[in-house]
Amino acid sequence: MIEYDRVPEDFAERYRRAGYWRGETLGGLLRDWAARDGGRIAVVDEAGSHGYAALDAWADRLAAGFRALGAGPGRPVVVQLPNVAAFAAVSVALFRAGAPPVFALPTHRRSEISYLCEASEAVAYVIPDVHHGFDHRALAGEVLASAKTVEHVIVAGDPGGEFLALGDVERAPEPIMDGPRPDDVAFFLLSGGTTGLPKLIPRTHDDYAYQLRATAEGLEFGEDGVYLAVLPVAHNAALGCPGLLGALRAGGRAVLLTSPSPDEAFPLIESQGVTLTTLMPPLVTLWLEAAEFYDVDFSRLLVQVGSARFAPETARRVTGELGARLTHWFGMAEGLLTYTRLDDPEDVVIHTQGRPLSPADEIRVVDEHDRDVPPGEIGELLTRGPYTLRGYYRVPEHNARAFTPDGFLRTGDLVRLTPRGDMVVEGRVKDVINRGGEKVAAGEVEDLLVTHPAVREAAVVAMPDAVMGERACAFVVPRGAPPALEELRSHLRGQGLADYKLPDRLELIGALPLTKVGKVDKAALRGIAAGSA
Ligand code: OOB
Repeated sequence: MIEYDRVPEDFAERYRRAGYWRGETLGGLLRDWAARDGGRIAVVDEAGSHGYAALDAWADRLAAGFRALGAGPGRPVVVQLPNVAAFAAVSVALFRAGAPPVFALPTHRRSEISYLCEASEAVAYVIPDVHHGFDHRALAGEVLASAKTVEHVIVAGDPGGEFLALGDVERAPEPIMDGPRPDDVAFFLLSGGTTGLPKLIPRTHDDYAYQLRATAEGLEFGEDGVYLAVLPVAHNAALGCPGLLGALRAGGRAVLLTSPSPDEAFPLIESQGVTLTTLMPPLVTLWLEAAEFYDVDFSRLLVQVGSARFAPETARRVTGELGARLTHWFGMAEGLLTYTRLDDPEDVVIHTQGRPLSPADEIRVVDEHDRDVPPGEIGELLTRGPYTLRGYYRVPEHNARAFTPDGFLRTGDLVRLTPRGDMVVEGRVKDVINRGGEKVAAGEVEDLLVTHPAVREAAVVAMPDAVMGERACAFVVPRGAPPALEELRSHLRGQGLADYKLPDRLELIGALPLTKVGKVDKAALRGIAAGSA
């Protein structure tokens, strides 16, 4: 059994009584629709389509197989799969087996994966063979050297002799007697970054089943809905807002693409009758530019945009030029979601991130002394609610700082509320670079930069970028001969860091500026980076 920081019983009781938590477990996904209409298409990926009954049976065979391999209650499995049908089968199988998947992004490399395996004490690691030219089996070989609990590497594809093929994991389904309870951890997501290393976020069956239902209802995504996933489904935004899992829960269809390229996505929007997709802001720009060269009818499509600041000028073009509908989101893997409703005025959709998903979401906007700021002023967003975590996994000291004593998460985001109650993200206090929606924790990169012999000190900050919103600038105090950017990037790559976290620019500096209390003055560095960009 996974021990985690539970929602206190009085809150849990309230969430149950209000009907938010209904005692569902995520292993139940696919079941009803398989029985009701088994031939109905559940998932389409680049290789073909899978009906509800076939996918359900596949998940059952895998659940039995994972159990046989030792995965089960308290024995997580790190899953690093791209947007393929096997992602759905493996995830539902693990939900049924009660073995929480730890969802890694396809772009994660040795540094991240080793950490995830070690922090979760995973018993297995599931990978594709080669994805976008990268051989995950070689990565798995390296990970095994440090991740001592990992007993099996399972390959969706060619296992290459050394590892297990996903097909060989399957066993004849059998009833699972000690399946998970609704308040057990269903899976782990990865935090976008607070301090230092990424943190594991436990999500329960209760909380996520509610999120899947509420987001689908809010966007009117029902059994006729077709969700197109172009962002990695391992990320909360495409996994469950309502995303892949919400589409399966609703009896709709999920169309999975491993690239957001308009060449691939646009033809599917028409041929599959896509009704909903999720994009990060830079992709919206890319799609808008490409749309001129295609003759695609976007009028059935609802575009859900979030993850990073979305410029109003671009937002306006989604409805204008593309002719699609738009919903503007704020979200975090930790839980809280806010979004603009389908009937909100255009102004609200373009300029705000809307209102919280749940009537039970509690929001506070506070100053540095945790006092509520006057209405309409900017402060840090604190939140608590029926699908927001009460503690990161196994980091009590960090949790003591990341949560208030009464259980509100300090999001690290600076927001204000409009008179109507819509939220506007104005900035952040956490040390993260938001690279077009992809989060880079500065501390994680800095810790690896200083392992280079020519780096005495390093600080990584965001610099403004027209396309990505932000990119990463590394300030380095050299030791001896100054290093070049490419040298540092290849050093970080050699340390196993994911590519999207590599600094985009290097600035050499004699000494890092300090604040009055002697901390690195990141605001000053951001100023320098922005000024000379
Ligand atoms: C989503 O989740 P994460 O966990 O990758 O990142 C969360 C952080 C937030 O704390 C905030 O700093 C930033 O991403 N963020 C935004 C934003 N939406 C998220 N910053 C500015 N404007 C926005 N609209 O990013 C995520 C998860 C589920 C749904 C949508 C996004």
